[in-house]
Amino acid sequence: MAAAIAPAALAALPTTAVGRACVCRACADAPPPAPADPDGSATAATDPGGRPAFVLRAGGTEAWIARTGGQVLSWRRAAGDVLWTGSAEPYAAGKAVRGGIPIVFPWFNEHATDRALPAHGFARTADWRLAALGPGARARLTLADDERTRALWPHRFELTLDVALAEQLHVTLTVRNTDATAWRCEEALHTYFAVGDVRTATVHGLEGVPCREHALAPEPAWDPHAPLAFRAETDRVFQGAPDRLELHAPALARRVQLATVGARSTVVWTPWPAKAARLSGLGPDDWQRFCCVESANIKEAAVALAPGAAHVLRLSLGATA
Ligand code: TA6
Repeated sequence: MAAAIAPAALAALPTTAVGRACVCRACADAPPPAPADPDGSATAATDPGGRPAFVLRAGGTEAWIARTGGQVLSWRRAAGDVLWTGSAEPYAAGKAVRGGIPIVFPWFNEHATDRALPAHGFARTADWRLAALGPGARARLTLADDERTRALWPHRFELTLDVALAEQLHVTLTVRNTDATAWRCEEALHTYFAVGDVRTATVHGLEGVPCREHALAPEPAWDPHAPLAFRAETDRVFQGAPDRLELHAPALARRVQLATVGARSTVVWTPWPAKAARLSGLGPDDWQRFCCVESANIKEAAVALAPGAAHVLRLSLGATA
């Protein structure tokens, strides 16, 4: 019988112990730490918006992480950035950068009952704390509740973001309930991929997976057993998606492999011109240059955590160019 650890004892554990010295069931069940290039580097920097950031370098590639939002901003390889960033004032104060990998927590999209609350929750605009930089090409950032977050969401929590760079880019979000009562949250790694021309991009692996379309002006009908193609505004939530997907971006002669752990939902989104015109951070033709494939746990797949419990969501990206 696994011995339970009292929530207070668990909450008192140093963050650096989680996943290393911690023996709670959640940590015992968590995947091993993602591989980072031991010969790589992790250094402090300033992002293009003049904000504190961190750069991981390994094997001729680099990944940038902004402290604000714990947001991976880019993953640059010889053939270019696998991720995408909007061209209109991407670093506006108080807003999440439209691009990279925004972290959605503790709710997805608009708040269920209070539209005045920030869409996609508060984690993506919060000031995260650097917990570790290195060894090798890895970084760890954390975000815990405070008066501001508790005013928006009355629960105690701790988020840990681990980014590791080797041949692939590994992004791991650990959500821990540090409260004395159970709660439920939604979460997503809301990844913006550069595709060159979304009209020729396709997503493979979602064929036949149950989904709901939330776009205001979607394609009237599509073949659910064919790879997902973009022919109109698309905002599809797939539940029970496989843990391996592939994004084809022929305009960039690139294929991106997505491998996830702990993601029961996948959201695929392109705004198309009409919705793009209503969104911040997008220039006139930006809508053609990206699509989002989001690794998530939302709606009926929201994460329920008992006091002291944790959930791990990991996204590992590979690319052929
Ligand atoms: O993930 C899809 C989605 O929920 C879309 O409906 C769209 O709102 C997108 O997220 C971007 O949301 P944001 O709040 O970043 O503009």
